[in-house]
Amino acid sequence: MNRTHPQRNGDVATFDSAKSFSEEQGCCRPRCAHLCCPPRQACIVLLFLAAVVAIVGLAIALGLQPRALVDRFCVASHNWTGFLCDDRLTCIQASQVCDRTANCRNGEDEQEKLCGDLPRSLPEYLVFHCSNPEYWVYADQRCNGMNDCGDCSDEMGSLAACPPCGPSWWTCSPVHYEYCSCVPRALCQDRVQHCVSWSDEYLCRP
Ligand SMILES: [Ca+2]
Ligand SMILES: [Ca+2]
Repeated sequence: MNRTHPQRNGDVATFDSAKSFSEEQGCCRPRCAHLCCPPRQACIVLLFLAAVVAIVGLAIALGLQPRALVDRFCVASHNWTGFLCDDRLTCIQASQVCDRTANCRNGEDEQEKLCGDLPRSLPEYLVFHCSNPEYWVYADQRCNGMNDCGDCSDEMGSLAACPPCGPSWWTCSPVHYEYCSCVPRALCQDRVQHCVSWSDEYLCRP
């Protein structure tokens, strides 16, 4: 009698039966037979596992991990951009991330996924890009009065968009390179020229 379907030998699928199933369904391979499982159920399990792997891979590809980093945005002291620690309470300054000092209790500000490839591994809100594309500084170094970029692009111009000098600063064109357009009033009348116009010595009052 000609057989058109695979036959079973009790509860265990034989090599022949598995092979026949494989040839007909194009799914399970003959090695399913020595696993002592019915070929059709094995196929369902394998397909289910493949779907789970695909879903997990898709979730990672869609950037679930970076999104978790974005959720750490916070405002630190002096209204500076900050990084929220795992306790969801402590907000450290942006420049304290990846500075080789654990500022969060569990050291999450120094973890490899943040610091492994600076600045690309950092969330964008922690980074300020200087006018020179080769340089970057932390977001809390923008408009802090200091020339951190080296060309004052973090303190002056449209990139930085800083507010006017605060009450504790004197506005002028500086001589010393660590300042840009604001000089600390504490340096006024200290007998050292900081402004090209000498206004820090003759006009400014500490
Ligand atoms: Ca740190
Ligand atoms: Ca600065």
